[in-house]
Amino acid sequence: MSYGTPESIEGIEAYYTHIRRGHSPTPEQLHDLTSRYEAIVGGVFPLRENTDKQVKALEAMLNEKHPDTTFVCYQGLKHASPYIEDGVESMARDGIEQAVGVVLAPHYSVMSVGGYVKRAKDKAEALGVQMSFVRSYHLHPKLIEALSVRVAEGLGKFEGVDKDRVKVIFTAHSLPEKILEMNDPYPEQLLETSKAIASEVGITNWQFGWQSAGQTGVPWLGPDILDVLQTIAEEKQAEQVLICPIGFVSDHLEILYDLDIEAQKTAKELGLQLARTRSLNTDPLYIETLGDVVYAELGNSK
Ligand code: FEC
Repeated sequence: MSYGTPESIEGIEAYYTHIRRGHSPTPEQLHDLTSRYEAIVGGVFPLRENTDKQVKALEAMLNEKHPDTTFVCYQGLKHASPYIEDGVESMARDGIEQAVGVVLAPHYSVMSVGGYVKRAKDKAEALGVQMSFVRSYHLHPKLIEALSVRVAEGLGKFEGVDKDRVKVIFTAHSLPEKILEMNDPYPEQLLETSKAIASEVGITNWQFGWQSAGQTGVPWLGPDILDVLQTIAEEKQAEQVLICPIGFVSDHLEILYDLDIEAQKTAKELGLQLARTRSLNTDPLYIETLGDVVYAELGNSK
């Protein structure tokens, strides 16, 4: 399961309305989102192709590693077609009786992964498919390795600068602050991933920051990455910054616009040199992570 993206510029309004649970965006909101997509897409919405490739790679990996079982991967998207319910329906139609659900996002929150799981579970129960779920995989050694390799490589982008002088910021999608009242594991899991990578790479000059908060009239988790950059510049903490978006697993709007265009612009204005780590996309270590957690969940559910 993955977030989903519009099929075309014309499809943005329907997609945005779905994200807003059936409430149409105002013309200003729609214009704002459309201009962000126009700034990155060049006719293609990268998340769709990236999700397709990840799903194909996972299917191939599972079948290659476990030839005694036949695995078929179905896609279910949160806000675009094929929706999560469509994916479960296709499985039932094809006669699948046992399924494992996994989200292409490593950290659990009741508002993110919890939402995917609930929709898939409801549909699976209605159709008589036995389905269990991977809830998080934020400390899987292969995931940590793939991200650590990227941070080490990213630090190398600042030629001639000692790696201890580069500030590393781990980021993830912000969520409304109300998740804290529910004891949601999301912030803690993100810190655990950050600490594991920092320890693997051997860095101490790092912090966590939130990105991509929505404008919904309620407080979202902070500090926002743009404020973090501001503080780094004001307090002269560093001149070079490396962002590692650990909450996302492929290139899409929140990476290519929020980080590569918006955060990059702020960094330039503040006189900071900013780079970000490469996305995981179909890195075999990430696909193996998914394969491992799916296979383990299959074993648990038998
Ligand atoms: O490239 C693309 O087309 C899609 C990029 C994309 C990803 C993504 C991942 C997450 N979101 C999460 C939470 C929220 C909450 C709201 C919300 C709103 C949006 C909007 C767009 C959007 N998100 Fe998203 N998200 C992506 C895109 N997201 C576009 C609407 C306009 C805007 O706010 O910018 C607020 C909903 C509301 O109005 O109530 C909450 C979380 C993730 C990471 C986990 C995951 O992938 O599921 C959490 C990719």
